[in-house]
Amino acid sequence: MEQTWRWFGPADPITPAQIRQTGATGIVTALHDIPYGVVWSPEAIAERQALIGANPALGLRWRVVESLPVHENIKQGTGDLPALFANYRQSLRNLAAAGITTICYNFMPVLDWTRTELAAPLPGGGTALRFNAHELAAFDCFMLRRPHAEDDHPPEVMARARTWFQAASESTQARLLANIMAGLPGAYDRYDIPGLRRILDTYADIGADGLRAHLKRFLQEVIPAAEEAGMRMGIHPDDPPRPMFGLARIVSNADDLAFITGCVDSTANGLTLCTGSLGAGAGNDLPAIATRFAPRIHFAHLRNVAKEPDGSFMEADHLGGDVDMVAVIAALLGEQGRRRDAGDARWRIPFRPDHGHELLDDAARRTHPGYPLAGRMRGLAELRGVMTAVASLRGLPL
Ligand code: DNO
Repeated sequence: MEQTWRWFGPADPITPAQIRQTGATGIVTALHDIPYGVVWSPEAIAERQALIGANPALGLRWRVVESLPVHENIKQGTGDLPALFANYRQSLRNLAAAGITTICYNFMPVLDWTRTELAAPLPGGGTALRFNAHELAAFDCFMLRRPHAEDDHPPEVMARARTWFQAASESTQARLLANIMAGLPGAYDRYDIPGLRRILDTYADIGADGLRAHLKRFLQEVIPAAEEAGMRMGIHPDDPPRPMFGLARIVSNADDLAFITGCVDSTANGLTLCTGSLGAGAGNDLPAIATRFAPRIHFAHLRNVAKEPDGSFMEADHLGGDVDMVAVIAALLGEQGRRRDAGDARWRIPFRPDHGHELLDDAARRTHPGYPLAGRMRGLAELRGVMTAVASLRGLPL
């Protein structure tokens, strides 16, 4: 599998030379400054490629786009959709022409990944990302004050949410809002509470079926062009895989993935296997999902979570937690073998260590939450070890 690393571009405090030291050779990046819906020009793509390749001795290349974002109007099914679809197709053609042939995108309305705590302490120092069900409920019911929100949270979670909120100072509440907003990538737009209410309102009439119909239309508009350009698209699952603030989530389990891959029957219509996102869902069996959808997996985010009975979870060590990472890796390596034997020139599946704990001197570097240097390097090294061992023992291509 090809070892890749997410780099946020020139503003990222981690340099390409440091990335090379982690052992990664592929770069995962995006043109975060380009507003959603605007075409990524060949010049802008070439400029980023030049930065990545500035020192050829590093041997780095731009391998995966994460993300080519889907405009909110497409998720809502409103506005000038033909123009947005045409722009998306043009961006993917421009990327393919530059030799970048894998795109990771998501279809989560409004928010990207969501956590309530960005620096949960670990033994010996260091921190992890955490999701506390009661804090999410407190935010939803008492800060956002979404009508009928209490119906969406179990009574025992609500009881702890009330206790939390009664004790929460203004600054504690402000921190929770900031933590919940921290997952929004790209232009780094953040909502305040009135702003979040306004955007949630625009989704009031779009349930899961509506959102599914909009995703299907997007796939029908974009996948044929992707196939023609040799582009492999990998939808990223919802993180966490549960409805949030009344917003539907439609990329959360095996049934959802079956619906999506069935919308357009093309290899180009594929998945990003994110073991941490799917792994936070109580019923999700990751090795089974990896095996079932193997031919459509174009990119893997490998990380682990330790789940708690109320829906809370902690980001665990890459080989710790509830996901059987060895079995997932065995499934992916098996798929690589199948592709190679079938004559697929691009049989090697790119993966990246997704998130990492902040360890050692990471805190001083001020990287994005979840994207420290030492923590991700540790994860990558552990994953690489498992891959090397499994490939060797099973006679599979690495
Ligand atoms: C979180 C990431 C996500 C991912 C997008 C893909 O760390 O895995 O933000 O990049 O959802 O579109």
